[in-house]
Amino acid sequence: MKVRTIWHNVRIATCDEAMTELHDAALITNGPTIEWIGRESDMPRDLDREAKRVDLRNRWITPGLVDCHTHLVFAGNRAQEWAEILKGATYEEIARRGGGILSTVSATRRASEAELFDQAAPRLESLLAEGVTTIEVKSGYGLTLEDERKMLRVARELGRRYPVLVRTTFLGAHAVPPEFAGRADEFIDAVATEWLPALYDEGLIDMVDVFCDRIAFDTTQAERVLASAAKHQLPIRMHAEQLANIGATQLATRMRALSCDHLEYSNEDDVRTMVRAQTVAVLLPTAYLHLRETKQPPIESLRRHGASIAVASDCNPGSAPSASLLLAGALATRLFALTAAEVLAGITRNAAKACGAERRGMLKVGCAADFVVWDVAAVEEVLYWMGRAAPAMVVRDGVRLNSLGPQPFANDS
Ligand code: DI6
Ligand code: FE
Repeated sequence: MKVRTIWHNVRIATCDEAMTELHDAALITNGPTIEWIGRESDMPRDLDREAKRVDLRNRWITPGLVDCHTHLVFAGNRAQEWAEILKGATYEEIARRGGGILSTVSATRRASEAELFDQAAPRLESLLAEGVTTIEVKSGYGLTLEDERKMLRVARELGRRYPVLVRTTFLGAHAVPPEFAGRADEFIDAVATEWLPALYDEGLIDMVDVFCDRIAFDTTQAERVLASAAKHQLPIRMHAEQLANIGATQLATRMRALSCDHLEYSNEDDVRTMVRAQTVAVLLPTAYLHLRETKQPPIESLRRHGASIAVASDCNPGSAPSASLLLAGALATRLFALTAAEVLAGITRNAAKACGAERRGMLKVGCAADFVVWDVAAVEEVLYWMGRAAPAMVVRDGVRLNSLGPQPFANDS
């Protein structure tokens, strides 16, 4: 039997399209679904007496947070390369001499599935402790069929062992691996015609992404991978316009991508096509900061055209060594001058849209009963702190999580 719970005496940031805020409100969950939401005084009177009641003491709730762009699964880290960068080397220089992504590829290939799981788990735990209940996880550090499979299996296993919805993305086209050096087109062939169909058949892929940029794959190569994704009816994402504008956004939107991500070098025309294609613009301020980028994504233009903006952690060892979505959100307000409301929508509703997580990122009847209770006087406070906000309570699928570790205990109240 489904458990019905009345969560009352609460203020709610629904994060719906109108960013509705409710005071003196209540939320009723029935099993894993939101059954009713509104002013407490309007609550239906004929509710069963068995329903559990939880007094949230006038605290704020938001939807469970959605981290829609992460490379959470990888082995080792690149602290030493970073130390070189601090002394003057650049990310691109390091990448060109076979470091960068490829050093993480070697470490990830050497790691067993269990080792990869153990290294990714603490990063996931940091995100869960912030109230993340949905996360996207990309492959892209294996770059052989077996190693890409290993990464995606770890991502799926994290979703089974932790109280989080995991959406997996195949990013086989992340970098050209050493065994294909100088043969990028052949590598793309393998990714598009062999690996993608095989991993799709194994149920390991929810979406497909390509790193389309000056130091990665060109639009012709990207299109081959994305066409294969489309053939399998898999949604498309795109690492677009991060280091230069090579037309990635134009290609992605033509193919109805769910999102284009990074976007520092995208222009007004790109923004227009994203809006027309209903493609979410995913901003990754932690990578912008870590790479000391100075070219900002076209924020004013995104705002003027009414684009859907999401913000994500980009958690990865090269450009965003951080496992904090709240830090990314806090940085988006400072570095990109987004408003607190824009970021809040960006880590909930728009993020869910970017990673195809239906019924997530919003508190509405019929949506998943995933929400975060915050001990704050104003909801903006969640983004005001930089490295300090923590939820008072996280509810996933209608169940209060007492532990954000691998084995959640049963609801206690
Ligand atoms: N863009 C990024 O910022 C990350 N991947 C990508 O396509 C960086 C990945 C790394 O450096 O390991
Ligand atoms: Fe990324």
